[in-house]
Amino acid sequence: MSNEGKTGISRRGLLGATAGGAALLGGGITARQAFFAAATGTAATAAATGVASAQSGGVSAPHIGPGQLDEYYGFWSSGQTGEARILGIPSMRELMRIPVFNRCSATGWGQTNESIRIHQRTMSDKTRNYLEANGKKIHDNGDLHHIHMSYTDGRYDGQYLFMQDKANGRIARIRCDVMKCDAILEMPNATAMHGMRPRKVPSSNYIFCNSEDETPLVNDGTTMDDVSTYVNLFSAVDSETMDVAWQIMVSGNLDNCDADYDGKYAFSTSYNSEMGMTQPEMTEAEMDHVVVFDIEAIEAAIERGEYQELNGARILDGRKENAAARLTRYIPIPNNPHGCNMAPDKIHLCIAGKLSPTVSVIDVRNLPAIFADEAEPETAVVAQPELGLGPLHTAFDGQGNAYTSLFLDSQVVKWNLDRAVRAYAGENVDPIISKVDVHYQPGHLKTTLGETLDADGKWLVCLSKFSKDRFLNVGPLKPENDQLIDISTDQMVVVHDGPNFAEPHDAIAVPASLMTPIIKSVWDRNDPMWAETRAQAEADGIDLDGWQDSVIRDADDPTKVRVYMTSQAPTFSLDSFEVNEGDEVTVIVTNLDDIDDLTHGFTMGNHGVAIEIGPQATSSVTFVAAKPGVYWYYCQWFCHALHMEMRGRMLVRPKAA
Ligand code: K7E
Ligand code: CUA
Ligand code: CA
Repeated sequence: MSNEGKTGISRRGLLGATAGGAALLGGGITARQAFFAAATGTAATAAATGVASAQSGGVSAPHIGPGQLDEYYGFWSSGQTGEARILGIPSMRELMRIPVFNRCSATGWGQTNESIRIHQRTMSDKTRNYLEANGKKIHDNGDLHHIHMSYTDGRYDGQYLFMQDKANGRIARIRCDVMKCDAILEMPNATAMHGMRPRKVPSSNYIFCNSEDETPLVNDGTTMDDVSTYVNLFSAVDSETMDVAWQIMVSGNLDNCDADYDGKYAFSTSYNSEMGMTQPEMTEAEMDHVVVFDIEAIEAAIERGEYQELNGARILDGRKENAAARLTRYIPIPNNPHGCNMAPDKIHLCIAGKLSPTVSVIDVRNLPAIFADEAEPETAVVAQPELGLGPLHTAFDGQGNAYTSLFLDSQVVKWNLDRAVRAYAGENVDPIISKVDVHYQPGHLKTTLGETLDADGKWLVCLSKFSKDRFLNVGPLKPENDQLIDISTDQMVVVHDGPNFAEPHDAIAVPASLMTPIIKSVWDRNDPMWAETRAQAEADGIDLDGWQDSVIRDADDPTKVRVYMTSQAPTFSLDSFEVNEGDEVTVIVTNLDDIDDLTHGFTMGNHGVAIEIGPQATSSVTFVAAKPGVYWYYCQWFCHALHMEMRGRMLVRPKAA
């Protein structure tokens, strides 16, 4: 407590103590004790909340011992690393990384033919030409902020995870049965996919996507000096086909989004209603807005053909000046708002003010009148509690309470929705229940199941952007700090610090009991992931389900060689094969092992090639044979006592003169 300014005790302590005093006193300790305990992690808090203390004076997460399993799967984004991650909650153990927009050295994602096909499926000619000119086949970086699971009737259904790439304007899908990315969409016409949410009700047939950066609609360099030609697009992706369903032009830019629990509306925040091109311009206005999209009205307008088509996408005009079309409404919100979070009470949408210390609460029951022009847009706002500095995102416990991250205050504030509404109506009640210090500068925060009708109010994960002094110093680049907070009582308690590499923005928690029956341990031999590879094998007369040890030279192009082999611990079916210098070599490996946790790999020495082949999977990789010589290939996935011996030679002969 040496630094009052940093922890904000003087200001925030007062707020927390007066609002939460009664509840805290009920727990047998004084509000002041509890506050200090929360900030420092002393035994007083442990006693008050019943969290087991692993070491004297410290509070720790419930102990998930060796061999014990977590209660929740946590699905994490990774920001500029471009991958998805699986963590256990509450242990916060990292269980897996799923490469999506990044190139993965371990699994060959972004290098295998199967993954390149997924990357290239919807690639525009513009992107393809650009990549070719730079000697590349895919964009191998991404900025993955948001990850969400598919819903049925407002509840997670365990089928898919969806995520966006702000850097290169893409949306991706992970199949949860195998936890691999199976589809990527390069969004036409729109740039910088940022906010992204599945529709929740009746099901996630659409994935709603925000484009953050304004560009000319036809972005070919002809109108780039004329800022009045810049627009932003809100896009809906068909979640089954992973193609764009429709797009709608808006006024201002778009930041975060969410959808309601009635299947009627989607919402997007905008911090640049000014359509400014510089920071002073973007922060000029006191009020920006949240855009409300009427999904049925949009579908009807598409049905009536009121769209223009561009690059295969149907585009409607939902800008302010086209209000008569009743596709959108713009609700004024202070000030450069950010987070957009729908409460599981099905009623309240919470918009975090960022530069305003408030969260604006919208009652979705007021929206029909606003679309019908019977009420002004601002009448949708039913509460605007002042919560602290830099509110970014809000989470819910399913018991009428909300949790908002305060970036500048480095705190999480727990507040009550009903009390906030009553206070806005003039009643003398304080919506704030308590605050807890986090370390430091939190962005997203997520409660267990808090974005579903099953919100259970057990845990909150707070994704802190800075770790500073919380861990051993590892150099100028420091990890983020994902903190686990017990929210089972009104006094929030930080129980775990979780260092994490750049840079989780968002996470969700899904019950293990839902996922366990869905996630496979062994691939299905007929998995569509290698359907094209299977078709090529059939054309080559190879039975992809049996023993393979064939080297086939392409009949039409003799510089192309296909090498079929199987792997079965601890051997490849081919000890060696021969090719010529400069040949385009495709190695197709089928893993015949069919038991749990028996993955093999194929690494070709000095060729930059390494791929993963899971049990019963087929995977392939294409490369150009280097200078003449002997090159060893080996299995890089530890599989057997003779794993080191699981290797063979590629003999590269000099080019025939
Ligand atoms: Cu707040 Cu991109 Cu969700 Cu990051 S966004 S924090
Ligand atoms: Cu097969 Cu290691
Ligand atoms: Ca603004």
